[in-house]
Amino acid sequence: MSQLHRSYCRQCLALCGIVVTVEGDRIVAVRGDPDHPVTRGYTCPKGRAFGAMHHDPSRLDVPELRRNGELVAVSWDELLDDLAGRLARIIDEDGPDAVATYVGSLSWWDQAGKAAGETLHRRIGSRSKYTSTTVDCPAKPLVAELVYGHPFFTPLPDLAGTGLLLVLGANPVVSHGHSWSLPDPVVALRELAGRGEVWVVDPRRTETARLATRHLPARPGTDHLVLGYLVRELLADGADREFLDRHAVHEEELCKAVAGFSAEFVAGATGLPVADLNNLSGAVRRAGRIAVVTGTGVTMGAAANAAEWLAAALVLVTGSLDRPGGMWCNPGLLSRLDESGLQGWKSKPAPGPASRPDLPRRFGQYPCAALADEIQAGNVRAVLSLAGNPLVSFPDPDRLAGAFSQLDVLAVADIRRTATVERATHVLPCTGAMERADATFGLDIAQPLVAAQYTPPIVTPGAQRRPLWWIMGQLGARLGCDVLPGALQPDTATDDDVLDALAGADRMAALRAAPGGIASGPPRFGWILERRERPFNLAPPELVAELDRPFEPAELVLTPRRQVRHINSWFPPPDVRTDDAAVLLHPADAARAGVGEGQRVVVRTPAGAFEGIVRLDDGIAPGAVSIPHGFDRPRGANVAQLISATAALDPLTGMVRQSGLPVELEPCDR
Ligand SMILES: Nc1nc2c(c(=O)[nH]1)N[C@H]1C(S)=C(S)[C@@H](COP(=O)(O)OP(=O)(O)OC[C@H]3O[C@@H](n4cnc5c(=O)[nH]c(N)nc54)[C@H](O)[C@@H]3O)O[C@H]1N2
Ligand SMILES: Nc1nc2c(c(=O)[nH]1)N[C@H]1C(S)=C(S)[C@@H](COP(=O)(O)OP(=O)(O)OC[C@H]3O[C@@H](n4cnc5c(=O)[nH]c(N)nc54)[C@H](O)[C@@H]3O)O[C@H]1N2
Ligand code: SF4
Ligand SMILES: [Mo]
Repeated sequence: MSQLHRSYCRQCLALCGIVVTVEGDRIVAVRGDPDHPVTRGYTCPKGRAFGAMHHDPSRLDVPELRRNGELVAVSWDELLDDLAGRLARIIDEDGPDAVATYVGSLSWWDQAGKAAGETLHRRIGSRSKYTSTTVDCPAKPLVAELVYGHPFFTPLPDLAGTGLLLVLGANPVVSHGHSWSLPDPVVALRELAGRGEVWVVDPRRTETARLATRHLPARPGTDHLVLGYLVRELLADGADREFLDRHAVHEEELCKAVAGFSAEFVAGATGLPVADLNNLSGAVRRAGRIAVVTGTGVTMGAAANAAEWLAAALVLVTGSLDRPGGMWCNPGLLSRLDESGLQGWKSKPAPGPASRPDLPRRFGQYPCAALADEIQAGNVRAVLSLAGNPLVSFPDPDRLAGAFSQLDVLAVADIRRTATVERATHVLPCTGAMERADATFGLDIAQPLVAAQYTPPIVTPGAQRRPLWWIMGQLGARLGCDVLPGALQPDTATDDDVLDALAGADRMAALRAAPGGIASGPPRFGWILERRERPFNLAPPELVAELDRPFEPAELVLTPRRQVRHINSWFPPPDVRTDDAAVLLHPADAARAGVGEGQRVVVRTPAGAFEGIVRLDDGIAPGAVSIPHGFDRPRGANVAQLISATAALDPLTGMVRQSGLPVELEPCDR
């Protein structure tokens, strides 16, 4: 007998509504939920593979403890007692900073677990917190804080109203967005381009660029120049005076900062024709209000902070913030930033950890690039990794692996056996998305409507998997601290209790009672302009100073690329079709390097080498070498081997440069 359950996918920000077919304890099919008000039946191949991923043979089933070099199955009590005992001893001997927590990207889709992990870390009193933000996009919270006054301020495009969407360094057709969510991207972009204009700045003619009104293949690392040019043009003619007078300060400094960004100068630096730049500024003027979104192509580059700043400045100069036709801020139906969130944030940057004082502490965390040094210096003796895979996602993975082998404790909470799990001292098998009640709390602020969804568990948890909040709560109890919200106790609490305590019991009750556990309403405009604490700062001095950094174009540079059939290092099981780690090269670059279609190529930086198969792409700008991330042996080589944890780091955020890094190519003689 098969049963149908409505739920939502927990792999990316699109949060697609799904209908799951279950027979006994087997998930036999996952398809899009046609009645979902936001995603309207859409899914991508990853969502449809979610059943296979749930039944992945590499799923973790039982707690494991490393003994005499081998991971052996033990009971939860034995594992938790051992782990808590070792953590207590480390804290006793070396203080709380010796215990580090890494909050991985997928923890965002398990907010109950993430909150418990972060609370445990806080209660331990350690400063050694690391999150995937500093290998992804710290320029976004930095600029949000400096310009808007709050790091979690993430404007979203008014998809139904905007006449012009400008996309820089993002490929939402594949990624479904980056801090802004775009479900059913092909339909959404076609609608937008049919009604208005979509311009894409990307060195590659991506799946998104193909649907755009215009594609501008700017040289990697030059987005800030394109945006600076637009700001300069609009300030000269087309700025929303009334908006700027009412809501912004330091226009003069902005004007001065971009004064040199003439069309001729920017054309020379970006490789774009002057006429294209003129057409773009004309399109912005015609549209009046616009939406500007960026992605990892921008945030992983050397000019990330400057580009994010000038993108925000362009939105303000055109009077597009918090107004129909431009961009809006989603308070979240569950998160309710409008009631709680945006006031009173003060984050002063502090020096980095002892071994890397050059890597600033911001937003209550240290940059990921510091972790290997902290371990090797003996400052960090225990790492708790929550829903992340640092041995694949961090720069210089070989060095990090060496550092990890020096740890007293590497406790890894995951659902599958990963490169990081292989090195663990303590393996904490978690319930997966299909095995837990959940809600879109925390992610709802990126959705294209004011929406939320609740899902009950679709199947009962297999084997001895436990919720991450339970694991953190049990550890807390053994270390003498309360970790769960609302003083819940791990022995008696349920997923639903924890969600109620996080998002509010009344709100959750209303959501559970709604058809399919789904509620939605239109975008909300005006609440930010009404409630902002101070006028927006068009020219924070730290960001203006970024323009003084030398721009050093190289002949060949690494550019990142995401793929349709996996999320970062989280792949479906081997029997489900997936992507390969192809190196996309312009035919001219390939010819110069002496490699052809399907041949192996070695890509080199001073940090290391990467070997992969060449695919020729005449839609990629000459000089851009596009390599996907998330792979490790035996599936493919890891591009992070090219990335240094010490060179080319961003001085304001400690972000590692994963785009625009100079590389060399050579044929592979094997
Ligand atoms: N299918 C799938 N979806 C995902 C993920 C995944 O792994 N797979 N990962 C998720 C995660 S963690 C994130 S952070 C988001 C990221 O989402 P996106 O930021 O949209 O990521 P990408 O699809 O890699 O798009 C980055 C684009 O930037 C371009 N680019 C590179 N360098 C530059 C540059 O200097 N300037 C400009 N203008 N463009 C440049 C690249 O060619 C590429 O097309 O995706 C999320 N969604
Ligand atoms: N060179 C290079 N490096 C990069 C990038 C790049 O483009 N180039 N991208 C960067 C970006 S944007 C990001 S976000 C980071 C990602 O860095 P990480 O977060 O460290 O890596 P992921 O591969 O996303 O790891 C997510 C893990 O969560 C596990 N997981 C899935 N579901 C659950 C669950 O329900 N519970 C638990 N406990 N675990 C679960 C998966 O099995 C997987 O191991 O990588 C960064 N690193
Ligand atoms: S786009 Fe794909 S991975 Fe993202 S939520 Fe939808 S089905 Fe899941
Ligand atoms: Mo990311």
